Amino acid sequence: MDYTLFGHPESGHSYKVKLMLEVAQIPHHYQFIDIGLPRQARPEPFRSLSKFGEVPVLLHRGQAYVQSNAILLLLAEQTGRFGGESSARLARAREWLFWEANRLGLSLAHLRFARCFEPEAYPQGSLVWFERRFDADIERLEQELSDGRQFILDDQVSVADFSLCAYLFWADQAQVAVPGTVAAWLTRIRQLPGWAEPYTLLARTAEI
Ligand SMILES: N[C@@H](CCC(=O)N[C@@H](CS)C(=O)NCC(=O)O)C(=O)O
Repeated sequence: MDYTLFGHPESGHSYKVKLMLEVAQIPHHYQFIDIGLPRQARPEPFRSLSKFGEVPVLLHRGQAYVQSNAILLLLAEQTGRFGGESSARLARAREWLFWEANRLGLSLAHLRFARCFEPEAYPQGSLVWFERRFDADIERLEQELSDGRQFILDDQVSVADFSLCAYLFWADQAQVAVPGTVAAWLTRIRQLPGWAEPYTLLARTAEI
């Protein structure tokens, strides 16, 4: 198998990549990494491969790739699918991946992390800031999908969808509401062959 993904079941960033590998039917090996361990205690080869110490990492033919959205772009280019069909479509997908990293991947991921994992890490008032930002982000997505198209770019699923949907499947954990048009889009993603929820796709494997 040419691809090995290192990830964790609580990582929405890992889920984006795993979902693409599943939906695209790209044969791969998945390796659980315990991110509850201090970085220096995580196993090799993960430690050497992970440039920033984080999951996900995708290993392909001896080369390690990091940053979930960069990995999605790589897979789109390599497969020529899910946004990689043309440079024009890839350019449109790329815009959404950068938007996700700065907007939804920030606001929603932090609301979930604060509410489920480390509330004490967030200074008073910061969650209000993330909530306001999330409200603006979800409204922007709702508006984007309001013309009736099936997916973010058009009627075909792309890496933009894989990226934007990941943390939204945990909206309940983040204690945020998902409006109707976005909820309908998430339902369409759930219906894709290969879809499964994060805890299934990223379940613990034997340690390395
Ligand atoms: N911008 C990165 C974010 C990756 C990230 O935040 N990974 C988290 C899990 S979601 C992680 O590895 N946390 C453990 C650590 O930083 O040691 C991406 O898109 O891949």
